[in-house]
Amino acid sequence: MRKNTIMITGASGEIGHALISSLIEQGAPNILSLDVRPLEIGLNHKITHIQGDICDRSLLERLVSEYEIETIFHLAALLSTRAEFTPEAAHRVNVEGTMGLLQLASNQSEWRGRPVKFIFPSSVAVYGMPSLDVKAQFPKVREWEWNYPRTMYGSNKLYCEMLGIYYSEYYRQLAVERPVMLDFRSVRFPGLISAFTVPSGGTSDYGPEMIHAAAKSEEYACFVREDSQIPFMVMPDAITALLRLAAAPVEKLTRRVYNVTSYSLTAGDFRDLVLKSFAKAQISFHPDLKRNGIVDSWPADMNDNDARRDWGWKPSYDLERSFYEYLFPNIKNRYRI
Ligand code: AKB
Repeated sequence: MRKNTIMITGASGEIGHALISSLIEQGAPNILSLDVRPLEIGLNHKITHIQGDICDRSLLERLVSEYEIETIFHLAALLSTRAEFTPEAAHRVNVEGTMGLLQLASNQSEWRGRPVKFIFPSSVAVYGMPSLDVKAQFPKVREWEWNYPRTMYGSNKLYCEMLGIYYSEYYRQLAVERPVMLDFRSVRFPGLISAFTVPSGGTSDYGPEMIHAAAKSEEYACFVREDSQIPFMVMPDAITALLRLAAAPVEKLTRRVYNVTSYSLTAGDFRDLVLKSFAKAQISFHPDLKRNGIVDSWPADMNDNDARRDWGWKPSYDLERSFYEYLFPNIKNRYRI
């Protein structure tokens, strides 16, 4: 008998690590995780981890035959900076990988006669502010504004949002009978900061990198200007957003893609906060103009009213709590300071 299963792709990444820890804590049964990398020791004995590629269709078909997949958290992705260096590989993983999983979830929904829930982390990177003036004029963007991404990653995320909406609303629209559709739901995350993992391959990485470097007493040269501003959120809130959206009654949802955020700060603000906790930290600013251009094209903040209204989204960690209750204590603990 196939077991009802929660499937998590990109499980060895930052969000995957935190989501699995949270689901295990909540006693969620039957977690199936997938990643090209092995899973961290502390986690893998409590769940079934498959080391494999989401673009491997035969692997996906094998998993479908062995597991009754009820919910998919599709976290696997090449992030913005890395995707700029390998755009074809990014397209393969971010788009073809997602397409394969959407098709799998669509087939499963028909098989089961019930929608598979497909939870997809999108990103602030779907936005493209044409200039710093426009960025200043639109400090808190709505979901439908400035969807002109200027990175491969941002384009991938926006297209996959649309694919998810297509498979949930219009798939097989010419068929005589409407098939059972999958239930795609997505959040557009700001930059994420974890106390327990360090980012790799993103462009919002300067924030977490600065804190972890200070804790390790390493000098840090920030690759964006001091005034560069985008929204951020700590990992526990990101996990809350994914789980709360997944649990929301479908009839409450007025859209399938939602902004979520906690606060917005400049790279200079980051430096000031870090110096309050690590007085000897050596932080300098050596902007990489091209990477800074990507950050400048992202909005200073996002409007998440719809998420608050439709499924009760609310971050638990404001700026103060993020740094003084979550980041600094846990990072000091991590580096035994
Ligand atoms: C990145 O920097 O690529 C990601 C993101 C903002 O989605 N952290």
